[in-house]
Amino acid sequence: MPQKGLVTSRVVVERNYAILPPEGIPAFALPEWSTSEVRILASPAMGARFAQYLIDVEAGGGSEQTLAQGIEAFFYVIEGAADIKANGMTHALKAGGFAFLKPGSKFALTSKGAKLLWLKKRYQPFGEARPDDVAGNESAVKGEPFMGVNELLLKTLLPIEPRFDMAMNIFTFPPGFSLPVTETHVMEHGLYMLEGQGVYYLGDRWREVRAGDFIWMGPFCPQSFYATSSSPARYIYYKDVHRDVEL
Ligand code: UGY
Ligand code: MN
Repeated sequence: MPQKGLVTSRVVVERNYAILPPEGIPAFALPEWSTSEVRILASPAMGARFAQYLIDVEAGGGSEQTLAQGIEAFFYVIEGAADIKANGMTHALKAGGFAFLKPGSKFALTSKGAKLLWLKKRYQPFGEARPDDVAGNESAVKGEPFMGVNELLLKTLLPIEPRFDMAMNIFTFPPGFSLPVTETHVMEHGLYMLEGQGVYYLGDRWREVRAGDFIWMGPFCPQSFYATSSSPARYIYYKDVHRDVEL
């Protein structure tokens, strides 16, 4: 269709944060994923120390591969369903389902028609203990009040134990609620807006965000959120945790 007028966008890519609205990210094919549309949301090319993907996989499509040595992975099913076979187990994931795979895992993902998030990062060991695979559905995870605010519910999908070096959390904000503070921390985030909308404070300004947007926050990116939708706003986010600064 011929374009009339100027094309505008909410996209922003700064030194230590980015907002990527879905409509501006062209999909491409990755040979490791059959009948799939892949969008890379975060990668070291952007400054992130992890990679995050949004993948639409047709029914019957998927991927069989082995994570590189030392690389761990996390899957979250946004819509549809997929089976993940890894380390002697099959996880049948529906919407809200998630699976963490330990470093170096061989896996086979078969889609029943699914939109999923996939995150990969290099595992940073601490001591002798190592993470095991974890799978479940967010519907079975109880939300806990955040910073004493009962209405702000935080679900932590992975065990909070030193052998895990990453957190994947789901935050729910009722209309009109906000993060109680503007946080600034060394940890990074890869955040996907699941529902609703709001304004995100990033760096030094508020920006409008809504369901389907991806936000990368690098180390020390000042951040806060205020939900402006008439229904709750929800987002899932990655955070690196439990590790000292590498010098
Ligand atoms: O866990 C967190 O750092 C979280 N409160 N940050 C965020 O939602 N931007
Ligand atoms: Mn944070």
